[in-house]
Amino acid sequence: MVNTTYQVQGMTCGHCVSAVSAEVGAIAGVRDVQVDLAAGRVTVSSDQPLDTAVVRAAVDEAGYDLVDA
Ligand SMILES: [Cu+2]
Repeated sequence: MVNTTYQVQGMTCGHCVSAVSAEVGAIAGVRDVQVDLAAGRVTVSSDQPLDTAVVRAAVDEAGYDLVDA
Protein backbone atom coordinates (compact mmCIF):
# COMPACT_ATOMS: atom_id res chain seq x y z
CA MET A 1 0.00 0.00 0.00
CA VAL A 2 1.23 3.46 -0.94
CA ASN A 3 0.06 6.68 0.73
CA THR A 4 0.52 9.88 -1.23
CA THR A 5 -0.51 13.35 -0.10
CA TYR A 6 -1.57 16.02 -2.58
CA GLN A 7 -2.39 19.68 -2.09
CA VAL A 8 -5.73 20.66 -3.62
CA GLN A 9 -6.93 24.21 -4.10
CA GLY A 10 -10.52 25.39 -3.99
CA MET A 11 -12.25 23.00 -1.57
CA THR A 12 -14.50 24.91 0.80
CA CYS A 13 -17.06 22.51 2.29
CA GLY A 14 -18.20 18.95 2.77
CA HIS A 15 -19.63 18.84 -0.73
CA CYS A 16 -16.21 19.63 -2.17
CA VAL A 17 -14.71 16.86 -0.04
CA SER A 18 -17.31 14.40 -1.37
CA ALA A 19 -16.70 15.43 -4.98
CA VAL A 20 -12.92 15.05 -4.72
CA SER A 21 -13.22 11.79 -2.78
CA ALA A 22 -15.56 10.33 -5.39
CA GLU A 23 -13.43 11.27 -8.40
CA VAL A 24 -10.08 10.33 -6.89
CA GLY A 25 -11.61 7.22 -5.33
CA ALA A 26 -12.66 6.05 -8.81
CA ILE A 27 -9.03 5.85 -10.03
CA ALA A 28 -7.96 2.25 -10.59
CA GLY A 29 -6.04 0.87 -7.62
CA VAL A 30 -7.15 3.54 -5.15
CA ARG A 31 -8.24 2.02 -1.83
CA ASP A 32 -8.93 5.06 0.30
CA VAL A 33 -9.08 8.85 0.08
CA GLN A 34 -8.74 11.05 3.16
CA VAL A 35 -9.40 14.78 2.79
CA ASP A 36 -8.24 17.40 5.28
CA LEU A 37 -10.50 20.26 4.25
CA ALA A 38 -8.88 22.95 6.42
CA ALA A 39 -5.40 22.14 5.14
CA GLY A 40 -6.48 21.40 1.55
CA ARG A 41 -4.70 18.08 1.76
CA VAL A 42 -5.82 14.90 0.07
CA THR A 43 -4.15 11.67 1.12
CA VAL A 44 -4.64 8.76 -1.24
CA SER A 45 -3.99 5.12 -0.38
CA SER A 46 -3.38 2.95 -3.42
CA ASP A 47 -2.07 -0.46 -4.40
CA GLN A 48 0.62 1.06 -6.64
CA PRO A 49 2.18 4.52 -6.89
CA LEU A 50 -0.20 6.72 -8.88
CA ASP A 51 0.55 8.76 -11.98
CA THR A 52 0.24 12.38 -10.83
CA ALA A 53 -1.32 13.30 -14.18
CA VAL A 54 -4.15 10.83 -13.50
CA VAL A 55 -4.76 12.26 -10.03
CA ARG A 56 -4.63 15.78 -11.46
CA ALA A 57 -7.24 14.85 -14.07
CA ALA A 58 -9.55 13.38 -11.40
CA VAL A 59 -9.23 16.46 -9.19
CA ASP A 60 -9.83 18.65 -12.22
CA GLU A 61 -12.91 16.58 -13.11
CA ALA A 62 -14.26 17.25 -9.61
CA GLY A 63 -13.77 20.98 -10.26
CA TYR A 64 -10.62 21.70 -8.26
CA ASP A 65 -6.91 22.21 -8.85
CA LEU A 66 -4.00 20.06 -7.82
CA VAL A 67 -1.24 22.32 -6.53
CA ASP A 68 2.27 21.46 -7.64
CA ALA A 69 4.53 20.43 -4.79
CU1 LIG B 1 -17.95 22.68 -1.27
